[in-house]
Amino acid sequence: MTPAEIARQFNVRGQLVAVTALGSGNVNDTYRAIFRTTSDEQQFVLQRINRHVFPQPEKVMANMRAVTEYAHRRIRVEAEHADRIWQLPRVISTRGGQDCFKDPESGDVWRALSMIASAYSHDRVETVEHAVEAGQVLGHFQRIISDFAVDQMEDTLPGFHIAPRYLAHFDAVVATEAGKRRRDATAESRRLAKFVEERRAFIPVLEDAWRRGELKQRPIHGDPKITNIMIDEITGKGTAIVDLDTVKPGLIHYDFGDAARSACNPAGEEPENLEDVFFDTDLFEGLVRGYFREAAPFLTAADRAYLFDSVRLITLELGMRFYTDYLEGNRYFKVKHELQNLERARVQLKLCESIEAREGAVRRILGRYDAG
Ligand code: GN1
Ligand code: MG
Repeated sequence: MTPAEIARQFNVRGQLVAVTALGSGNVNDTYRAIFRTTSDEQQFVLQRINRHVFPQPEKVMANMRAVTEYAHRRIRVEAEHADRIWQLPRVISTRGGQDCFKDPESGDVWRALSMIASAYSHDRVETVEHAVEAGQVLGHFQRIISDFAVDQMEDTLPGFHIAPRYLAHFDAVVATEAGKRRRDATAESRRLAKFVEERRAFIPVLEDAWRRGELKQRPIHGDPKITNIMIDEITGKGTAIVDLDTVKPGLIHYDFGDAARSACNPAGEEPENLEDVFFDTDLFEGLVRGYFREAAPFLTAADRAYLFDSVRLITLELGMRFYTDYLEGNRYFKVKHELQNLERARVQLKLCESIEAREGAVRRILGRYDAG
């Protein structure tokens, strides 16, 4: 079925005007669907869920339905005292009342989500203010879902953000003939392999702290990159976080680290020049300031002690994930050309190097918030 035919399966009034491509996600395919009646228009986000990444899309949708309904209630309760109007996507049912639609021809699973009103996002951080908003939006989301029962969530992506598992996968791929061949194909590829090797001992840092009982699992967003932070085009304030596929139990550090690697790299994930990539500590100061406005009440001393490591680790992890996918022949992340995942890996690993070089400055910024 075509995206237009799929769009008509959802419970929206009016006639379909158009379905156009939307966003820049590396996993799902995303469209904007526009419907009109004689008096108004409704737009929504239409997505084909990547079945290779999410083999049980129905479970992804059950989580999303439960978490968004819970979070919408929390937002409504707090609305009177909030400094802004917070938004969050809502799951739009099919005409048959389901959370998603399965295309009988292809077996693909599609979903529809409400669009965040009058808001935009960027693939790259623009200003310190933008980083502050990204931090506050993440902290707000983590706070409002913090009491959602983690045992009621399905694990739709086992191993997600478990860095030692990505390392084990890297090892397995490098042990194959094709993986070895790609690793050794160029000096640059060999250099990336060495970069990961040299950080092997650091990779279990968060999982070890969790196993020792220092860190606790909580509901997290999982993918708070800058593209998923919606900014209100009228006030300039953050208004929503989108892309709720990966909301599940985890360490809040996965989110913090991911937000930092994304919001503090002004060059973005796919820059033209690798030289433009660095970890900007002014942006980081902004991100932390925004994050702590919301997160300060629920961060323990142990949580705070691992924030620097989370920034370094999640950046290294994403570099390793892109690099491994390149070695494996691009099975996970969507690519437009053969070397795209290798290039993405170079960016994240360069960023990781920059984070390591600025460790002192980053820890000093975090240190200002140690006292709570
Ligand atoms: C993927 O699909 P997208 O672009 O929202 C990935 C994230 C990465 C991100 C990097 C489920 O997210 O973990 O950080 O690419 N999502 C999944 O751009 O693997
Ligand atoms: Mg995502």
